[in-house]
Amino acid sequence: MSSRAAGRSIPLPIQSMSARTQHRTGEPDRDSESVARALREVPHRRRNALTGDWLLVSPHRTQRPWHGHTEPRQAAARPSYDPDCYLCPGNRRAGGAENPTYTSTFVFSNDFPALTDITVSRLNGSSPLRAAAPVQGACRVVCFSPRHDLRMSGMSIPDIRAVVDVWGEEVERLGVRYRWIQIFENNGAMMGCSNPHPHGQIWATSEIPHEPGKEDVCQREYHATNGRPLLADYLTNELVAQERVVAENDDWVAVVPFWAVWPFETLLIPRAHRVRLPDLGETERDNLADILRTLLRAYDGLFDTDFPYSMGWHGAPEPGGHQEHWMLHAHFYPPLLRSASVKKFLVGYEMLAEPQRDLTPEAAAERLRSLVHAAHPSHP
Ligand code: H2U
Ligand code: ZN
Repeated sequence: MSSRAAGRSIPLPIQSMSARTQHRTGEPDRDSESVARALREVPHRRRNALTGDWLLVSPHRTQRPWHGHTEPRQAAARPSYDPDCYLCPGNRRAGGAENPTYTSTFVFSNDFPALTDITVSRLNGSSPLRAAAPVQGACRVVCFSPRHDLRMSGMSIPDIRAVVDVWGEEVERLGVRYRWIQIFENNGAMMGCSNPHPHGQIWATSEIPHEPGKEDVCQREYHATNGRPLLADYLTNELVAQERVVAENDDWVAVVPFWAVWPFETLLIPRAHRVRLPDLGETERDNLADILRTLLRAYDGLFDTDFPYSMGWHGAPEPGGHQEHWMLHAHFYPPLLRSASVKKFLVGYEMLAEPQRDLTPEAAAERLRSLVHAAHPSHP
């Protein structure tokens, strides 16, 4: 079927519409309005500028009936200390080590690390069809708080700031030895997190993994062409448009990215050009703690639940290397779609072709933003 035969009255391909917007100076408003309308109403594809990946957006499908699986609501009440928790202060871990009676944060080397410093001299055979590569690395576990019953969204701003400082220290320390340091938090049983005690992980590797590798290429190419960091320009555009902005303060902005795959995915970007966590100043760290709390509380408020998510930081690889193209940022990937128990699965077409979403990133941002505004009426 030709695209002409398939087309109905509204849709123009998104790319050709934006080209028209750039070239016709006479009616910019009407053109950008029709682009916005098509993005709201017509199936289209969007490109992730950070990775080059594409996704399918099907905004007209948000009203379809749903009869799938419902996750049971998780019981919220937990003790502040659990004698059986391997992360609580003073307890023994599975590997036999005993945790100190820590009162703020506590970092230790993972007793079951996914990476080691074992080196192999030969791994890659002669066949490109059986490629393998060596990797060395280290894994750390970061307890955010001695309190077993807290989540980051329930911690005080100074206590979250302590976590920010630990993240920065670990990047500094591990960066001496490894090219990539992946800080992440897997939160909630729905995300496969094994223990509710507030904690995150850090995996450092001798090689740059696949996702940040794509981001490095895209940011490098953009910088080579435009002379500015990709995310700096992206942020400027988002602040003008406002429709995907969820929360902002003097140093940070949280947006649902234009290319979001997960229903309520967000991207947290510093206003200033910062490349790695250790580069953040005092006020930027305080404001980071503040916006983390605001964002996580908006998530919890969305479906009145302990909102599960995976989050993590992408700072420039290879500390000390050429990195002006890179901009520090954090990704939040929450799985929930339409209630505390209905999550999105990346299956079917998404496994075989490309990710797809029904709810538009703009609609998701509006819902999160309204929760931020309700909690902070003075918020910009
Ligand atoms: P989750 O973030 O997926 O819950 O994992 C917690 C990590 O803690 C996991 O990587 C480690 C596991 O290997 N761990 C220890 O290092 N020591 C223990 O005693 C139990 C769990
Ligand atoms: Zn605990």
